Amino acid sequence: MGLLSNKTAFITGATSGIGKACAEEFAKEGADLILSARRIEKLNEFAEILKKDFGIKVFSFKLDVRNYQDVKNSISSLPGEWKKIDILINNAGLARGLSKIYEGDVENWEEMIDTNIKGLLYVSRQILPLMIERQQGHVVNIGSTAGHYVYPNGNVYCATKHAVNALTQAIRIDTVDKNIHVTSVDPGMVHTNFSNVRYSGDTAKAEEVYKGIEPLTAEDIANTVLFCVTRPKHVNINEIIITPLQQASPAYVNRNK
Ligand code: NDP
Ligand code: 8X3
Repeated sequence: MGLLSNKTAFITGATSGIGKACAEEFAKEGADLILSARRIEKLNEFAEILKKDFGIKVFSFKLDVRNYQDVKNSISSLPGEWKKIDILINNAGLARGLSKIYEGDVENWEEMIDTNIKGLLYVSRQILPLMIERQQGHVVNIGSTAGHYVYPNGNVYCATKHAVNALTQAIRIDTVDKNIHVTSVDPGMVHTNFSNVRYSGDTAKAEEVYKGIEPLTAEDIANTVLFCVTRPKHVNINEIIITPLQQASPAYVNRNK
């Protein structure tokens, strides 16, 4: 018996990084998984591996969390047994660019706001009623240290993660009488595809971000999420801020010379 046997977890953004690592960690613990992301081929290949390696059930489908109609249709048309969602990991998210706010790219702003804030809201809006109906469930939002501190040129990304912080509190308050656990896991630097996306595929620039430090891994975050969702029923972990040892805050990093 794994720690999550008989549980079903829904993970957004499961093709890469933290979402993918959470899927693996949860699969090891026996959870059945509903996985979503935009790159469906990659997602389906990953789903097959998880089924084969861990003997779990996986339901995978293409989803862009920015599209409310698609979010609504795909969740409402989940087969009955897949609607019993015990854990939701709102992970899909991204940063695009770093620039002064007066020089910012409005398309980048919209992509971050639409994904990180509106996407999380759209998915939560559809899944929370299913949890409330069953009077059980755990929502884990992947926030960021950027939701606690603003750093130079991070303006809109930081604002979206501050919004995630506010929405986590809001969900906790609004569901306090519904037996729902609500947690925010807020990492600092994690070595994933995140910086590649932020720098639009400029891998050299992306690697510079982690130069001279030992960053967190996606597995570190998945372990933390697993810890949060396996506490005794009466315990709610509100938020965990987790950084590499060499990072005190987004702006204070001790890099080896
Ligand atoms: P990755 O780029 O490795 O993974 C991002 C995932 O999000 C991918 O699976 C991608 O899938 C998915 N995604 C992006 N946009 C959408 C969308 N519109 N609809 C559905 N899925 C989408 O980055 P991370 O794993 O690092 O990022 C995951 C979360 O962690 C994000 O919310 C990020 O803000 C947060 N975070 C990351 C930190 C870091 O340093 N890496 C630190 C703190 C927080 P696909 O492209 O297939 O749709
Ligand atoms: C990702 C970490 O420092 O790039 O949320 O904002 S950081």
